[in-house]
Amino acid sequence: MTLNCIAKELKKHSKILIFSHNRPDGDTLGSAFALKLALESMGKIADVVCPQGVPEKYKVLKFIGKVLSPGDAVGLYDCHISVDCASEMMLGDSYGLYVRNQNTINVDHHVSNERYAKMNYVEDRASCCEIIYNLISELGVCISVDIAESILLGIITDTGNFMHSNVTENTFSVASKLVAYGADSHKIAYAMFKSQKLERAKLYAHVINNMRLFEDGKIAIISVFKSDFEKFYATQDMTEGFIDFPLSVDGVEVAVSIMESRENCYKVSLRSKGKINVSEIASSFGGGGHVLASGCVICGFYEDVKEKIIRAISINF
Ligand SMILES: [Mn+2]
Repeated sequence: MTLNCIAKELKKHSKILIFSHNRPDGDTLGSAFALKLALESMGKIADVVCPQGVPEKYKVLKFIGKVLSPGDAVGLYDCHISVDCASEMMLGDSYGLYVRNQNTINVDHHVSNERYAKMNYVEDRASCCEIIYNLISELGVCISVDIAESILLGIITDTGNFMHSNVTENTFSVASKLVAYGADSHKIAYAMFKSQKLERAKLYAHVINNMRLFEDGKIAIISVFKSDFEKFYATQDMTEGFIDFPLSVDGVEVAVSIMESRENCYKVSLRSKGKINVSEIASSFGGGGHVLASGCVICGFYEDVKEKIIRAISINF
């Protein structure tokens, strides 16, 4: 399957529905809106659907537009295309709608992609947006500033502002072209990685101050309780990115975030610097993810949950 085939298929249809994944991030939203704008410039109708709405921090970026919920997007489209979705599961509540169309396309950058569509295009890249850039070029669309910024959003978020090990020559090459098309990389990076609400800043300071180290400093744990959210008027989605701090500490191999999601139930996130495969640890508790980033849910008393996690990690040292 080539991108040229995908472009030819898209050209055949006039009403296209673009699917972003569950709990949307910058890459799936950037891919979806760049494609929507490109298809609209060709005179087509294109909409974006997602099981959840757009998280608050993306709303300051004006090229991120309206997202339909699956119930609002039933019927009337000739073609369904998912972006940045490695599996049917990542489509969440949109899955039932996705498979209702015969013409399904899947464009993604995860090597683990399950090729669940009629046409699948998977390429190992740092972000799905790098592929979307090539797809839009295949469509022959002129890249506007909004399209360029939408693509750059996905590159910047999936690479941690060009800091992750997934960055390649292609990442910089595409990013440099987008800047040439007028994309403001500072604006996007600031909105994604610097700007924050006071409530989040206060919660962060509190959580980091209570970070604890175990196993000779190889495990760092941060914990967020429901009472913390109440105390600082903060919400659960504000904890995104908290775990980067404990992982950044020298000597730490695995960082853990234990967040109380409801009474005696904890959402556990695990990050590894590389020596430990945290996906195995998460799966031993019924969760999953990648070698370097995984998660699971563990119910029980906080102290027991913490002990279980420390034990499961330390047997790997
Ligand atoms: Mn992605």
